[in-house]
Amino acid sequence: MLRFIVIVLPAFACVAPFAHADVLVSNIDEPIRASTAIGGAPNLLVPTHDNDGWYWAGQSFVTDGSSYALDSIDVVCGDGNGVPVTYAELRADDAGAIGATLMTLSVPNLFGPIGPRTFVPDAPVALDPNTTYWLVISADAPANGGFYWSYADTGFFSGAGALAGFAFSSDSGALWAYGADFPWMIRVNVASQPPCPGDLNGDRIVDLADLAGLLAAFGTISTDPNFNPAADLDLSSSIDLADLAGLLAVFGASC
Ligand SMILES: [Ca+2]
Ligand SMILES: [Ca+2]
Repeated sequence: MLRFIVIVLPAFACVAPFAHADVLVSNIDEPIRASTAIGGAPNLLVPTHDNDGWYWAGQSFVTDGSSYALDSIDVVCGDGNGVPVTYAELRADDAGAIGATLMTLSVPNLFGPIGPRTFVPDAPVALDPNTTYWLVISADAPANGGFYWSYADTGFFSGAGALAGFAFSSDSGALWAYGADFPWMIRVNVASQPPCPGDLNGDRIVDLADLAGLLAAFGTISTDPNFNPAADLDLSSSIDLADLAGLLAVFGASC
């Protein structure tokens, strides 16, 4: 007796009803070289820091030519022990060094085997185009514990963005050492930001700074050196009254 097996594939099962995150850059599929103890492992190479040093680490990444909203950062980590009091922060870049704190991220459960764990920013973060950021993870002495953050055996990564240097500190961030050979393993998840007409400087607000930018380029055409494509709101290849009117129509708006 023949049996007919009919498999019905839901044609639209993969259509998400909302915007999803894309991977800006990732190296979490690379082979693990080793894992660094964060928090509970003073640097034995620096004896004076043996007892007061707590290991902090940072990994930088670079956006491509687009602006994004940061969705989350997956970190290959785990094997928590003791009671690690851990912090994660998105830091700015300061001429290749770790800069000011931009946003804190929630820290997931760090116990259990090493694997990707998701750190989520505590408030929305806009990532600017062609900009370097640092994910810094630290542990709070005298917390009695730590966990492990894995680093890759290669410098390869995937995505439109890039990974850059890493950093580590054996004295709670007082001094940072920088390197590039074996980046810590992260995956930066982002959502593309919709266009924000009239926002020339990328801060998602249309204000006097944008108006000044438009006026600085007023009267130019696309072949002029000081032509500003962001000011050409109507895409006419010239900055004129139509663009000024367009900006004034949305003046004060935030995106
Ligand atoms: Ca603006
Ligand atoms: Ca125009």
